[in-house]
Amino acid sequence: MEIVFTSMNGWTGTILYVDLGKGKSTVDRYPGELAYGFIGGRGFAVKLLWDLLKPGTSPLSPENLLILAAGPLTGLPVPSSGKLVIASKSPLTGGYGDGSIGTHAAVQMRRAGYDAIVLKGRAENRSILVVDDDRVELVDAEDCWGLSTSEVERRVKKDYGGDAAVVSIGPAGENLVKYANVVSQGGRAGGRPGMGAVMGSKNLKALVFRGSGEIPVADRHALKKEASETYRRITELPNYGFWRRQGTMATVEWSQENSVLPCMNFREGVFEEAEAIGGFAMEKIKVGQRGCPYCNATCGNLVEDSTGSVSELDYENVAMLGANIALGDLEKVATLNRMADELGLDTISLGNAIGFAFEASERRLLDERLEWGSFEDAKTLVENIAYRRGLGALLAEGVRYASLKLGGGSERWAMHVKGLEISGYDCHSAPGMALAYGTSPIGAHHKDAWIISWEVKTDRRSYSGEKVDKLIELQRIRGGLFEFLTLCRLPWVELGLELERYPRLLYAATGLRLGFDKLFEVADRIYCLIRAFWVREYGGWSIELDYPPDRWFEEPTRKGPCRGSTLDREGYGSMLQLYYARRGWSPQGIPRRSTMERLGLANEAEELSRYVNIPD
Ligand code: PTT
Ligand code: SF4
Repeated sequence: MEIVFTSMNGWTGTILYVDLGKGKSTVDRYPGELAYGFIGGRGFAVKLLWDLLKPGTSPLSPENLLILAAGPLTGLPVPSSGKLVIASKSPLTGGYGDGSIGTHAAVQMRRAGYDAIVLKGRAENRSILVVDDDRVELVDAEDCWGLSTSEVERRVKKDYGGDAAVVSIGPAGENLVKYANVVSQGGRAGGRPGMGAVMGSKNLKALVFRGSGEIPVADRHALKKEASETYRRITELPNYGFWRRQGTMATVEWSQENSVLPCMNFREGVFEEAEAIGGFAMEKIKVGQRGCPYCNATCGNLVEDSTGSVSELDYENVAMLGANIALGDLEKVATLNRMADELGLDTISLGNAIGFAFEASERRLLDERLEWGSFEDAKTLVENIAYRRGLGALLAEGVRYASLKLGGGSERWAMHVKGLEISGYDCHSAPGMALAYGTSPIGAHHKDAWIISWEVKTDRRSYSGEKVDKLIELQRIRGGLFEFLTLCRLPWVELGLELERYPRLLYAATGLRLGFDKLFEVADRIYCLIRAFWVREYGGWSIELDYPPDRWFEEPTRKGPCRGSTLDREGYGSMLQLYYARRGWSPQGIPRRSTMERLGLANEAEELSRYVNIPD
């Protein structure tokens, strides 16, 4: 039975479809099954991609789809509800890609009446898409091409008013750098696996949103009460004050203490100059604070960089553009970070690409002479990558591609999984985190399961079933719940906000009472469909795709308390097999038909079986 929304609470029930090539848009009411089965955000994104994207579509062709999706709480006055999922078939990995960005665009899109926007085609001219309630217009933006992300945001606000919300790409997205991302509000960035390049391939410089409507809510009084209690509770949590001071930057010291701070292209898990780039060093150059809409746990650290400009620092930026390239000067790291924001480059993949180039030069695989820790070399590479000049053109393709081109054994230390570069945790002595990278649904990113904080407190060297269970639990919460509700997870992760509050907020907004069993079933459905998407695109699966790079198995660390560590291949393999079994996937990593049917994906199983043999 198909349930079509007539009046609905929490959800607007509406998706905006824009064909950029034809300059036409349509608005559709979507069936209730989509809302109940996938809730929003990442759930909507993968279901829409599965249904609407022709398998085998080239990611940078007009036929690829770019999806912006919110959840039923997005844009409502509840804690940390200003997030937006941006998803597409990734040009970096060839599989499912997404990111979550904190932006007023999330709020305005929902107020304009849309839960999601699906973009297809390629605009004839370089353009900006303006969504102003039900007015949808493609505006010529030839004069904006080449501008940095903050310049274009300023320009748009001048033209459309200060309340217009903007997400944009920088020159890196225009030049189709495979890890170009999408930026908003000067330092919020999302869509690591090349969502900015997909936008660039569509000739789209920016999306501008303005909405004046009210988001429908089941019980406004209950929502207000629940939200204000939650806001208050956040401020009462013991770590609140320190979190506001340092945000994610405190993780630098934590990673160093636990030997997981990536150093010199993930050779080591400690960096001698960690203190100089840590949270307390950051406080000395901090000039302000910035955050996402509706958040009272504001965590964006504004610092003055080595040029005197303002840059917004988070842990990953500093781990990857500092320790991983052996640069121990925080003001200079902040400059590289600001350049990445302005150019629209993902800092994590960028730090990997620079680290990879430094190592390749050291091993004489390149003509260029580059020095570990050299700010000048790093700065030049950042520019050259964004504009695809010289060595930058190779690095713009990501380290998987660069290593295949360079050869010389470099694929053993090209630090990625499925083509997406690894984020800021060295895993020589953290097998659970290695598995988190191996099984992340977008390639190596910590978002879905930051198991490492639990792992280092327990038996960090074990390859136990308990770790696999913990990993799946985290994926259900972080990669599931928070990505389909499309709320920031940090109040729960970092401050310890009670998870039980989220189903209560969902109930007040939608009238839908879902326990964790049901919510985790939605998460499992989404994970299964994402895996099916990868399998369909790759025309099969090889378990090697779920392995981290050889470096962690083969090259022991030489420094710090964990020196001499490597991962054990056999131990990793047995955890991976257990992971597949727990998820109801075959030993080859393909979802079983029975699993897909149990999760309500019988039609999708049928479709998948046209491309691969799926086991019962
Ligand atoms: C995320 C990834 C991260 S994860 C960081 S720092 W982190 C890097 N930030 C970048 C940046 O900045 N500039 C830039 N040019 N590239 C960057 N790439 C890197 O992108 C981010 C926060 C953070 S800070 C984290 S952990 C949490 N992530 C969340 C998430 O994924 N989902 C969710 N529901 N809530 C989250 N809350 C937190 O949001 P990607 P943001 Mg980002 C300068 O999107 O693609 O997943 O990459 O969104 O608004 O900047 O907030 O230590
Ligand atoms: Fe944004 Fe930080 Fe608040 Fe999360 S905690 S919503 S990342 S400001």
